[in-house]
Amino acid sequence: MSRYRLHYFPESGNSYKLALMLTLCGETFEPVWTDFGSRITWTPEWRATVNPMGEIPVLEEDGVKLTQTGPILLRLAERYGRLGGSDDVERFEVLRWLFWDNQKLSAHMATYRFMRTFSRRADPAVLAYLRARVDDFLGIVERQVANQAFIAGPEATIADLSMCAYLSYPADETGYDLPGAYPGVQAWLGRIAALPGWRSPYDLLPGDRLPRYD
Ligand SMILES: N[C@@H](CCC(=O)N[C@@H](CS)C(=O)NCC(=O)O)C(=O)O
Repeated sequence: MSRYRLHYFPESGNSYKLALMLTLCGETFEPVWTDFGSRITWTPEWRATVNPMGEIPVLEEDGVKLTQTGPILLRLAERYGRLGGSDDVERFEVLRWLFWDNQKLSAHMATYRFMRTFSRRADPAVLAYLRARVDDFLGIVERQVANQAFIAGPEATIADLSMCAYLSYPADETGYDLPGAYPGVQAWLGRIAALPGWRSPYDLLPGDRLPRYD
């Protein structure tokens, strides 16, 4: 029996960050599919018993519930001695990009994709605002990986796992033709996908999917 249980839903890129990290570290986890579409994470019961922040993912570690992918990724990197950066400069870069990703790339890409593809009524003005933000952020990533293989340096780190998550879903969900519009980002995603043990989001996160409205 694994020491880890991951509360997730398949479309959750944040869940994918943790599933991919555990997998690349050679660990398994018990998948705990969560009915995000029913708004269970908004209920007082779920918040009282699973996550007071009302968010997925939740990683149970030996029965202790942990939330927020940034600190969890840092904890796993330290525990397994993997993907944490090889020196102080890289470790600072990892933190810098993890914070940026949480506030900017993942937050906006997740919201854009959710509204575009999985929401019944998306406000076109809000979608346009989010798309412009995501375009700006993808341009920043494109430049960051133009002259180095990975986000924090020549080797992959948890910053890559965090930042690649929402870009690793199918183009018909994200609405982005990455090979055409951001070839550097696409090449970087290819380098991540070549890491030994890499698996795709829907491979690692099975179960019923959200209805689509795109
Ligand atoms: N910063 C959080 C983000 C988690 C997050 O936003 N999760 C989404 C699903 S992937 C969620 O639960 N959203 C519900 C909401 O925003 O109310 C993390 O890194 O774990």
